[in-house]
Amino acid sequence: MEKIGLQKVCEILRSRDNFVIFTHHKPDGDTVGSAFALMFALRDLGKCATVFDSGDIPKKYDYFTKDFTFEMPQNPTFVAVDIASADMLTPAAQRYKGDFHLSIDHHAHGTPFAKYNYINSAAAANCENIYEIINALNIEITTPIASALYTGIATDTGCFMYSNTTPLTHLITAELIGRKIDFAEINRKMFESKSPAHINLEKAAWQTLEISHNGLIATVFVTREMFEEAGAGEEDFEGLASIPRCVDGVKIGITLKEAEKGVYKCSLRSYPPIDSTVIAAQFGGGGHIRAAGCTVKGTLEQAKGQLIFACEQELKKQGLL
Ligand SMILES: [Mn+2]
Repeated sequence: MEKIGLQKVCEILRSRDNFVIFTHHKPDGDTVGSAFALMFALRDLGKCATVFDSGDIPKKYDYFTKDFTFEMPQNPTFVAVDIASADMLTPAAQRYKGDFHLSIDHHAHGTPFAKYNYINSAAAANCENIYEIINALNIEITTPIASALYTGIATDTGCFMYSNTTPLTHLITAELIGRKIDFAEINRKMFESKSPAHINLEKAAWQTLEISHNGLIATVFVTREMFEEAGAGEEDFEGLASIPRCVDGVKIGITLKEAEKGVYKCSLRSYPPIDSTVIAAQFGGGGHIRAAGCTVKGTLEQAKGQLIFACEQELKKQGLL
């Protein structure tokens, strides 16, 4: 496990062949965008490169992933993109976890598992790292490469809304937009288009909204029954954790999702000065300062009660109650 710089990454990519690039489990726009952009670039360099197919790449990325079939090459060089630790590999990829030659990532807290690890946590999206690598290799940013990179950067920054967005993020994006990508259509697909099942579930979740503690805490929940009635799957839950924090004045948003009877997965969203991880840690969870998660057991009322009590204590500690 060696940490390396950009030059060494280029050296590895130039000197090897037969690359197999891996995405993380529950793949998002950044891991899929990173993998396909790197694959296109390596092919343009005359290399044999492919993306490992765990059968889980969402259809919504098909504007750059379509016409893709996977075949394991001879003597492959395994590359991980946007994967902070081996437990983030897909179940299908777990058997290769000791065989990674190179990892390219932007997570600040991970457990490096490849022989060579390029980790630049200043990058808002790992696609920014891939962009720098493609540039350093003197490969032209073609339209497919630009579409894939744009997707990763836009999704990891919440369409440039999150605080991880930097001046460099915008400079890179300006360059990508200049490559004739249909960014308006990509944004529509990523941020505005929702399935009817998702909308049904979202509607049901809004119905449960409760605001308490002088408007500082907002809570919503989603039960298995609500999933069923909406005709929704797990993927339709995406984005629902943002519902409670949409309410003006709210400092802590709580979203409870019934995982199974008596077990609730909780998403916490917070605004300064509240640190979500402090609350999540009391239930054995963790995450980021503005977004954390934990699991709480009991009935819905018990789980909600425990969480709200913990949030109330935190608001008091900060002098807000
Ligand atoms: Mn990422």
